[in-house]
Amino acid sequence: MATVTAKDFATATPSWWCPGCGDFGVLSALKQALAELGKQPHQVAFISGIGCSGKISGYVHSYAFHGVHGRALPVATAVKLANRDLTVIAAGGDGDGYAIGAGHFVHAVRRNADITYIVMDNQTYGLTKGQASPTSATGYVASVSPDGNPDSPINGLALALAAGASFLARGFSAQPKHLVQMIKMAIEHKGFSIVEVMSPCVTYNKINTYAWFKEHLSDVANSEGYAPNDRSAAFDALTREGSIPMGLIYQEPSRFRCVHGARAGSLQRPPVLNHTVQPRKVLCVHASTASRFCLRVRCQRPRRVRHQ
Ligand SMILES: Cc1ncc(C[n+]2csc(CCOP(=O)(O)OP(=O)(O)O)c2C)c(N)n1
Ligand code: SF4
Ligand SMILES: [Mg+2]
Repeated sequence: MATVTAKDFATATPSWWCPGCGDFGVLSALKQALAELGKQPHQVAFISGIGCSGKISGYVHSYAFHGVHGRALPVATAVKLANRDLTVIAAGGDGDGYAIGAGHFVHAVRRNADITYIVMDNQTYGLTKGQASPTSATGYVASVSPDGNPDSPINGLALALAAGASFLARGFSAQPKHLVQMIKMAIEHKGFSIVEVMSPCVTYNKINTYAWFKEHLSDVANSEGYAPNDRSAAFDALTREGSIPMGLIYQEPSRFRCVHGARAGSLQRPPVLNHTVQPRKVLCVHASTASRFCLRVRCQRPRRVRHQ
C-alpha cells in the first residue's frame, strides 16, 4: 500500500475558521500524526462536538460524526465498542468538554476506553462570540460579562487526573512538531488519552493570545527529574500557580505493560476482573484495543496474544 501522507487526510470542505485561529495548527498536527503512524483514512473515526473547534471533523478525511454539543465522548465510546479496530479520536472545545460535556468527560476518563480526546482550549466560547468558558480566567471581559468573569477557571487535566486518567498531555497549536509528537503518543496509548491543546481564538480572546501562551507555557520535559509516571508529581505540576505545564504530563505505567510482560512484578494498577482467569491467558494490554474497558467486558474467554 502506498505511503500515507497528511494530504491523504485532507477534505475539500472549505474552512470556516478565522485566519490565524489556533485550530488550524491542531488540524495540521492531527493529520501529520495520523500519517506518521501509518493510519489509512478508513481506519480512523473522528467524532467532534459543537463549537468552532467541533468543525474539525469535517476537515479530516476519515469516518466522521459531528454531533451534539458536549456529547462527542459517549458517541466515540460507542463507536469504539462497535468496532475496536478503528482508531477513534474525539475532539471539541473547552466549552464542549468541560462545561456542557463535563459529566461525560469524567466518566469517559474513568472508563478508560481506547479513545484519544483532543480538547482545543481557547479559554472562550468562540462560536457564540466570545463569552466566558469554563477555562476563562477570573476577570475575563466579554460582551456579556463587561465587569469580568466572576468565576474561577476549571483545570480540566487535573480533573481528569482525579478521575483516574491514564494519559494526559498538553500541546500548543503554534508548536507543530511537539504537538504531532503528543498526538502520536496519545493515539498509541492503550486506554483513554487526553491531549489538551492551547489553541488561541484570535477574534474574541485578546488576552490569551499566542504571545501570552508562549510566555506562560513550560514543557515538563525541561523540569529536572520530572517523571511522567508519577501521579503526585503530575498533580503538583498541573496545579502550580504561574505557569502552564505542557508535554507528556502523565502516563500510567501499567498501561504500557502487558500482563505477560509483568511477570517479574504485578501491574501497578491491575485491571478489574470479575472472574478468575489464568494470568497467562488474560488479554494482554497491548493486544487489547480497549485495555481495561475491554478486559471488563470481553474477557470471558482467553484470546491469542499479539505482542507488538
Ligand atoms: C445544547 C446546546 N447549548 C448551547 C449551544 C450553543 N453553543 C454552541 S457552541 C457553544 C460553545 C462553544 O465553545 P467551545 O466548546 O469552547 O468551542 P469553541 O467555539 O471555542 O471552539 C455553545 C454554548 C448549543 N449549540 N447547544
Ligand atoms: S471565532 Fe475564534 S475560535 Fe472561532 S474560528 Fe474564529 S478565531 Fe477560531
Ligand atoms: Mg472554546
